[in-house]
Amino acid sequence: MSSSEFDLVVRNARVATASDIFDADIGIRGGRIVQLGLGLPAGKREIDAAGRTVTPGGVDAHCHLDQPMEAPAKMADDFDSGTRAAACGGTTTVIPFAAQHKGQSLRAAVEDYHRRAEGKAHIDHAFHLIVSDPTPEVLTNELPALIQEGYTSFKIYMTYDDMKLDDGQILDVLEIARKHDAMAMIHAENADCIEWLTKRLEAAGRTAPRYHAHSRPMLVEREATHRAIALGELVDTPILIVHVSGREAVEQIRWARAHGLHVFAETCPQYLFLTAEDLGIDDSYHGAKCVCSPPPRNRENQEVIWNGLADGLFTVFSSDHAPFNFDAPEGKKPNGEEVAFKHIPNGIPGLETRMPLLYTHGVLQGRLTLNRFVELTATNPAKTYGLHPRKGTIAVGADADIVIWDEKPCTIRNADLHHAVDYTPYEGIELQAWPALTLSRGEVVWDGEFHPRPGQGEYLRRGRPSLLPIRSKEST
Ligand code: DUC
Ligand code: ZN
Ligand code: ZN
Repeated sequence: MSSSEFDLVVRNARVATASDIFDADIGIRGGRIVQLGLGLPAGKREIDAAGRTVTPGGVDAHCHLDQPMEAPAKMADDFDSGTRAAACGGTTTVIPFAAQHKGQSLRAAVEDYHRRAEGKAHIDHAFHLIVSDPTPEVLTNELPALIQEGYTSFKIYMTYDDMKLDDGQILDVLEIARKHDAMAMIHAENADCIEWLTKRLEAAGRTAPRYHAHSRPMLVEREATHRAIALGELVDTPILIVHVSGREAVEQIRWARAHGLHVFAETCPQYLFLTAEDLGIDDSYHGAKCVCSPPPRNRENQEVIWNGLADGLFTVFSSDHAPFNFDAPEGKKPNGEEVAFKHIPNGIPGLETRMPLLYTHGVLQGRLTLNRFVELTATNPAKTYGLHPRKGTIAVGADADIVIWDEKPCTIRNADLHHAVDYTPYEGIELQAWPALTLSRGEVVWDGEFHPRPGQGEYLRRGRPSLLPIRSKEST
């Protein structure tokens, strides 16, 4: 190959994939990796990565951007600010949710979501579905057709009045996942228990943000996780439990795996870096900044989550970025008021900090191997949701989505972040690494400065989730 055939060579990289660590130059043409080797000829552009670790760009497979909300709530990040923040933190693919609201056609929700993304995204993106109204039309026609068209995963909720499905509906939807090879993501919390506890807390005047955690103790997650596993077993289809928060849910998943069930699991930074105390040790409203569901637990549970990340229990590590401003009438203070915890929009921002937090506190502090870091943040999310091998790895033929890491101390400050949210729950946490440079399909989107390319991020039509077991024709 003559030198001019590379648009870009990333030279002297210490490349880490989910399985290997090796020294190489990375030859890039047309946005793809076309050669890996030592001493590649010069490219039209060159970036020297000497002494630096180079990983695949992150795939954040659980984030919420510009998701339609019931008024007055409105998400702070759209596809512009959300993908900007992602790129600056080393994430090159996001998979947010096209959410069906009850009474709406699933197809209409998807079309609306494409309009929201149009012309805005700086990096590549795909959409999961949220199925909140599994009508006969949705089950028979819309969902199967959308899966065929590349929307090969969907989320279902066991809680939230506007989203939740009952067990019969969950079985119906899981049956479609089985029949059409889709990945079913389940938000596992017991809605009735939460409602019952919330009423008791309200009657006792316990409405400050910190009581959000009291209304959703671990047992409500444990019970729903167990039930979700049983429903998946009944239909004989794999499921993925999202945002697992601690020991009791982890135990259910370990039990299921030991019984040969295909149960995948996701966890998120809030279960490693926050505790219920961050929702407040008194009735201060600042705790609203950390109101998310399931809520953060305690230090012992953080350790359980770290262990699950290290030993393979968790399949993916996602942000569950759900961006609401703290000091805003469309955010954590609905209509400008400090409200009872049950009216606080659930969710916290985390797209930009996901990769640096796990790299520092996982890899550099010796809890995770570099290979496992890559697997959790990029390779497995790409495999789980049908984007691999185009995304999630550094290999010939893959998109040139690449992060070069700078291992130097820095501190998380919201003022330095690129989302549109007025706070970060991780303010003041010390890091020892941040991306020096992020490439999205061979283009520099971050090198200490953000390089906007609105609308250049491509929508990705996805394939069959490659973590799903192959079924023989007879067993379908
Ligand atoms: N919980 C969710 O289920 N989704 C968004 C944010 C949150 O806290
Ligand atoms: Zn959820
Ligand atoms: Zn979520």
